[in-house]
Amino acid sequence: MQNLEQLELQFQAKIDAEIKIEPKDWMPEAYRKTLIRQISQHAHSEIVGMLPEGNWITRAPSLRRKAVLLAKVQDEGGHGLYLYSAAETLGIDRDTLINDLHSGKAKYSSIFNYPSLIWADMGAIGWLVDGAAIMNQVMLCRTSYGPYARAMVRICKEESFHQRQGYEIMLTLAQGSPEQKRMAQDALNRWWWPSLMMFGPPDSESTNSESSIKWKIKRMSNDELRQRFVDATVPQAELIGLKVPDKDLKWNEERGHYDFGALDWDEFWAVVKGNGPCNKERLEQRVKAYEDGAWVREAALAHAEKKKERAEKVGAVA
Ligand code: FAQ
Repeated sequence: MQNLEQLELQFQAKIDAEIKIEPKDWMPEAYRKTLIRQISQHAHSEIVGMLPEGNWITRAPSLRRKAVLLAKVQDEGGHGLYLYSAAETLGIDRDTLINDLHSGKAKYSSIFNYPSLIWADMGAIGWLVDGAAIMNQVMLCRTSYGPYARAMVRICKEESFHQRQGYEIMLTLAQGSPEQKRMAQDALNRWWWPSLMMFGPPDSESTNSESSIKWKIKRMSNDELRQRFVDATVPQAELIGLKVPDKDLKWNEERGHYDFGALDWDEFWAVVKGNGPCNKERLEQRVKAYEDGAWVREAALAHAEKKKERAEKVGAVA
């Protein structure tokens, strides 16, 4: 029998050779744990992330906007389901994951604890929040764990549509009346900094990065991705005549990147620890939705049981 050290060396050699790790392959316990942690946090983010936009479906300004928003929110629900399924391949069951979310033990993205106050927020969420999500998730399409990487390919295709629909809302508002332009600017002002926080703490405080990069779960650091997002997004804001709310923002010719102001990390950690503007409300809504859906789960189980019994009876007669 191979000892643990040999198994670990073989595992790392596979990762280094870009061979995907599949559910039945041997993997170090710490790799399994960090994947369960990241994939489940990601799944929870998708599901909780339905709430700020779901809040606007009934108030969308036209039938077209309503249909598009409804489809987008449904997509996010679908992403959550693929991701819970990917996490389950690692030997954890969905009830445990959901219980951890509902009890406040599990984390989900800080961004979804901010309120969506006006219609323009739907534009800002699509443009900035989905934009930041894609920047991070394109790298995850090449993550080392097969089921996660494959789920991400489809998710990214949908997220890029989401980003464009958000930008189109912002473009329309920015070209509209002075009041509409003010709404677009107000939404950008409120969502800019929380969107930059989505990439996680600075590299110096990112406790999981070292091992996740070694295992090719992550392929770029939090700060590298944040910089890429700023570089891609600032010209988009300028193109539609909006101003990024950062007095320190400046193109740095030498670096070939934008320099930008300091993030409020105290605010970030307060939100992560449960003290953001909407943490309590979001969890209450999730728990209620889960409880309200109990009869659907029970009915589906009863139906599956009946089908199984029927198949057994037919089998016994034949
Ligand atoms: N919020 O050591 P690191 C979306 C935690 S999907 C809350 O750097 P890591 C789609 C982190 O968990 C958005 N907590 O962690 C959509 C860790 O705590 P732990 C979600 C955060 O994992 C759009 C601690 O801080 N995307 O938006 C956050 O190496 C519109 C130390 O951090 C994903 O989940 C945060 N922002 O890097 C849906 C992508 N950042 O677990 C609806 C997958 C960090 O040790 C509408 N995840 N923490 O207790 C990842 O790529 C990584 O997990 C990072 C964090 C980059 C988020």
